[in-house]
Amino acid sequence: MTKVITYGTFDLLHKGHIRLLKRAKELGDQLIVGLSTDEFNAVKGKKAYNSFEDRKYILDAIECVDEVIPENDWNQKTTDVSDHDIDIFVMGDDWEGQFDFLKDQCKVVYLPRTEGISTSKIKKDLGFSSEDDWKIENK
Ligand code: C2G
Repeated sequence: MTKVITYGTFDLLHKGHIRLLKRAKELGDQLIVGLSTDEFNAVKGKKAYNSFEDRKYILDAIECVDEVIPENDWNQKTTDVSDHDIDIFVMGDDWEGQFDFLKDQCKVVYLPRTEGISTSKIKKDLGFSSEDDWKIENK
């Protein structure tokens, strides 16, 4: 049983997210997603449109996702990899090299991002120039 893990916010789920998840799952038998909590997103300087609970509900419905765990901080990956017996850690290559410290514990794979799509592009294309616009508009 090859176990794979990846992490992210996965807000306003789009093709780039799904392609990442599908390719990650193809590397093994089981895929765990460390989903950034709303509190951790604030640390990352992100404000997701969908709450953690709603983003988790959506990810739980995706066939290639076997388990969703909360990502509360930058420092939990080492523990997660050992606690969940992870064989392969996967991230998009915008994170290339950032998590090489995990190579002592598991295989680290950076997959090419899907060009032309991002959550921030979606928000911008919908006319929301900043997180605040987004919040006000959707009150
Ligand atoms: N992604 C992608 N192609 C895109 C957009 C995103 O492959 N067009 C990938 C990212 O590289 C990442 C995953 O989808 O691997 C989730 O992206 P985000 O939700 O933006 O996650 P991020 O904010 O990068 O958080 O500890 C790691 C962080 O939690 C990662």
